[in-house]
Amino acid sequence: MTPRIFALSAAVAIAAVLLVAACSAGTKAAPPSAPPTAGSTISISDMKFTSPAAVTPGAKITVTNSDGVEHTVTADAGNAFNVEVDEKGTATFTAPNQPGTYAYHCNYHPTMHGQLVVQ
Ligand SMILES: [Cu+2]
Repeated sequence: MTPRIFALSAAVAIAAVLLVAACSAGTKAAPPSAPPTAGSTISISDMKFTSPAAVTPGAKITVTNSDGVEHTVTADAGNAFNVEVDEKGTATFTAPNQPGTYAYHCNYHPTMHGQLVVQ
């Protein structure tokens, strides 16, 4: 092996080591996958609520209103939650900390009802 070829081989070997090091460092730096947050949105469309299957206690709930009129998401009992949602707007509220099934309605439209399951 001539010195020149040896130097080239050494350079390639060093480059390969650096490449592997960079790759493994990148893998370690990757954040752990976040838990699924799907289902924290109540959507309103055509005068109907669509609730998530269930939410965790104290979860931040986003309400999206696709209708051209204002709605509210108001708990039937107590003051668990009550939020106004502008036409074509969004609003947020905090789910109750106490697990349970919370029936809710819209203050403006008595036919609109939904349920929020906290567990
Ligand atoms: Cu309404």
